[in-house]
Parts: sequence; C-alpha cells; structure tokens
Amino acid sequence: MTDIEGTIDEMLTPYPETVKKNRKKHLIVKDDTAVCCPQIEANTRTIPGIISQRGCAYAGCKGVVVGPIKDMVTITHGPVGCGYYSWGTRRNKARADDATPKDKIYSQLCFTTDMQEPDIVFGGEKKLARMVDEVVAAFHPRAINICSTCPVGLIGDDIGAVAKAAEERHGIQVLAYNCEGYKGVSQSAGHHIANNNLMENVVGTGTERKPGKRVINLLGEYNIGGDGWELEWILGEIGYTLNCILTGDSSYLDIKTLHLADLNLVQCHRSINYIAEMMETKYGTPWLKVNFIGIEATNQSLRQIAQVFGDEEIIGKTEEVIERETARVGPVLDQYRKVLQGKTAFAIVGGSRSHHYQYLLSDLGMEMIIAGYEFAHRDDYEGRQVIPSIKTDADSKNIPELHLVPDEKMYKEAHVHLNMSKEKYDELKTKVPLNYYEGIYPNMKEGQVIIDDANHHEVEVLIQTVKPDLFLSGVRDKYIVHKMGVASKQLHAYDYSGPYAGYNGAVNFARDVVNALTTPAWKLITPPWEKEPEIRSESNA
Ligand code: CFM
Repeated sequence: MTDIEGTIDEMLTPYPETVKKNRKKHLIVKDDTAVCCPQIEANTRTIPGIISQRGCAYAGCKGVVVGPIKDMVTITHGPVGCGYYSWGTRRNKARADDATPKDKIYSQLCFTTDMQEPDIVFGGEKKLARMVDEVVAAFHPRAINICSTCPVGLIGDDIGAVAKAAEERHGIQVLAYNCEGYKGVSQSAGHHIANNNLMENVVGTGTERKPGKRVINLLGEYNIGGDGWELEWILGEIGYTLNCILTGDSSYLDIKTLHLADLNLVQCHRSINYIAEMMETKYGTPWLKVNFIGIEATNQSLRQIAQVFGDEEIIGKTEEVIERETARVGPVLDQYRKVLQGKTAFAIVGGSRSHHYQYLLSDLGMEMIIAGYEFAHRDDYEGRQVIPSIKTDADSKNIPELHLVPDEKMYKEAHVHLNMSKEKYDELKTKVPLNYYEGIYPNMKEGQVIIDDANHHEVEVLIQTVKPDLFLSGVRDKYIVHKMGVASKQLHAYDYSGPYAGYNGAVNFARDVVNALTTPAWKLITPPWEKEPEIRSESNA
C-alpha cells in the first residue's frame, strides 16, 4: 500500500462499514498501469448526515445559469432565504453596452416572492402573478425567469401556468423553471433544467447574425471576476466575433441568436454541455472544449480554434497574439515561479475548475496532487465516452431529457457551419477534438488522488496528512483550512480578485498565490492538532 493509499484508508476508518464502502467508490488513486477506466462513482446522493459542499438544483439553475443573464429579471419564487442567500454572491459581472443600457441590467438585483405561511397553506400562484405584474410595471425587462424553490414544488404551485398567463398579459417571454432544490443530488440538476428551458424556448428565436466571418459563442464562461472580458479582447483581437458569452455578461438578446454562430466553445463542460450537445443535434453547430486558465492551456485552445476555421489569416493572427502575450507575461511569471516552483496544491471545486487550474498551476511550477469535484459526473472525470454506460437512477430521471431532432429550416451540417468541404471537416476531426471532452483523469499523474463529493472530515484528514502548500476551494472551508496553517484560496469567487483567465489572469493568480503563501501571518499560527488532542464524539471514540 502506498503512503497515499494508507492515508485514504485511515481517513475512511472512522466511518461505519456501509459508509466506508460507499465513499471508497468516490476516491481514485491514479494508477498508470491500470488497464481500464477508473469508473468513479459520481453524481449520486450524498450520504445523509454527512455535510459535503454541494448546493441544490435551485442554486444551479438560478445562481449559476440563468441568474447572470443581465437583461432578464429572475424571480425566486419561495421564502425569502433562498433569494437572499443567492443574491450577488457569485461575482458574475455584467456591464452596460449599446444593446443593453444600464437601466436594463438586473443581474445584481434580488427579486423574490417572499412566501409566507398563508402562501404555503393557500398557494402562492396569485402572489407570483402579482409580482410579475409589479416587475413589468417597475422595470420593463425584456424577459423574465421564474425559479422555484423547494416549498413551491411541495405545495404544487403551477408556475408554468402563471408564466404562460403573464406572457399573454405582458407580451414578453416569461420562463418557468421547476428547479426546486430537491430536484437532483446537487446544483448539477439545476444546470440541466436551465439548459433545457433556454434551449427549448430562447435559443433559435433571434434572426440577426452579428457581422463577421467567424462568429463564435463561448459557452460555460460566467465572467467571474471578469474572466469573460479577458477572453473577449483576446478573441476579438484575433478576429472572432464573440456573439455571446453564456451566461457571463450575456443578454437575452444574444442567447436568442446562439444558433447563428459558426462554432461553440465550451469552457465549463459540466454546466453547459447540454446546450452544446443539443445545438449540435438541432442546428448542427460543432463545439470545441477549450480551457483559458493557464498560459499553455490558453495558447493551445487558441491554436485549436484557429485550426477549426483553418484559414491562413486567422492562424497567423493567432500566432502573433500568442507570441506577443506570452513574451509579455513570461518574465513576470518567471519571478513568481521562483516562489512557487515545487509547491503542491489540493483543490475541490465545483465541476470543472479543478481540471482547468491544473494547467495554470503547472505553468507556475506547481502540482495539483489531490483534485476533487463537488458535483461532477463521470464524464467530467473520465471523458465523454463513458456517457452511454452511466446508469440512470431515480434522481437523474427527475430531470426531463429533451429529445431534439434536426431543425427543418435551420439545421446545417457542421462543415457547412465552418464553411469547408465534408472531406476537410473529416480531416479536421482527426486533428482537433471536436464535440468531445476527455475529463480530468488523463491529466492526473501516477499516485495523485481524485476525490468526488468530499466532506469536512475527509478534507481535514487530507490536509493534515498530505500537507499541501495551497488549498483551492470555496468560502465554506477556506477559514477552517487557514486555521490549520495552510494557505487557502477561493476558486469560486476568487476572493474579490480576478480575472484569472487568459494572460493577465495568469499574472493575477500567480500574484495572489505568492501573496497567500508568503504572508507573515503564517508565523503566528499553530495548527490546532499540534497543541490539542483531537476531539471525537462518543460513537466514533
Ligand atoms: Fe462550471 Fe462554474 Fe464550475 Fe459550475 Fe459553480 Fe462557479 Fe464552480 Mo462555484 S458553472 S461547474 S456550478 S465552472 S459557481 S462559475 S466556481 S462551483 S467549478
């Protein structure tokens, strides 16, 4: 047994047998000699009683996918808590532009029906309808989202009917999302619910293609800390027309025209792969998994996009930007690398960032020795080829699968979208991994650990025994880990910093990590386990 396998064994020891058996399936130590795929267990229910870091379906739908759409008002139908705690905490930035002036930006506001006991007893539909009327009268949004929270599903309010009637009254689109928190095992369910609704009702309803030879969408980029804006100028300078960043700084108007783009780029596979796949089926739009976190990763993604379009002009301009930007930030990163070289990191983040940040860490001479996700699916770990073999359980059946067919009028084969011959497209597919994501596993090294849906106990044991130099996670465990004497950075909200994407982003990240690792504060901290014995409950003693 290797050291890390011993640590994992020890970590699982306090659990009852059934829990131990369950949790083992969510842990993989990378083994280069393994003949088969790891078959990690993922996207299944967290064991009751264990506090892990997941969110709920409402969080995934409202908080992640539809809430950031800047010119739509998103109403949380439910008691005030869900609306309040999902208000403005994700740093998905948005700005005014010609199409969306300042008075049409609502993504930073919080709208909720604030259901009270009488609404729970007698139903909240009338209150919701009144709220839609008030919102229209006061804000005149282009369209409205209604996101339901748990009690709405329990009492059976028909938000679809309320939305339909409101559409007729006001002549604007009102979309209803049955994204009650319990609809899935995590926020991942909410991503899917949101993707379905946008795809069914918004995408494809616009008619004006933005000008340009190469119109692209950037899907699954939420402009946290301004990441999307960093990519906007890079892609713009190279010669692409960025039609829509979904949903970072995105507008309802742009989402209507997603289908008019030539190519979809997918940054976060977990939250948006549904739209990418459905657009491939319905409109024939090809998609490319990209990663703009890290210099090498950014360069590789830009080169692959250029290859997809394939003309000399775009390939030349891409190389020019890569050369200039890499040379510009290189010396700055060299300085930071002096501090960071050889340092280790442990990351548990959502459903895609652990993979993305492996590349940036590696640019800085660091190694991610433990990589975890909260709610990823097996394909995010092992690659999309496993999708047909994933068993559907009762929880995944809660979310309707849309079975789309090619659109009679708007479907075009992928090579037509890219303005090339079928032969050339087939050849392109052998060089660029179109419509595919390989997952995090192939990028892990021998002996490194993958952990799915980790909980506080497991994080504590791993931090104490593996002693990484840096922990990358969220606010829920940031301060616990700080108190253990280990630097911790939030990779969800970036600790009020960012952007971390692209070239300038890499510099910002390196600076923040160097600051975190070198602050004199660490000299003032003695980790608790060095001065106090561990306190355990009776049943575990
Ligand atoms: Fe995608 Fe995200 Fe992520 Fe995600 Fe998220 Fe986020 Fe995330 Mo927090 S959409 S899966 S549900 S990249 S909010 S912008 S940082 S957990 S790793």
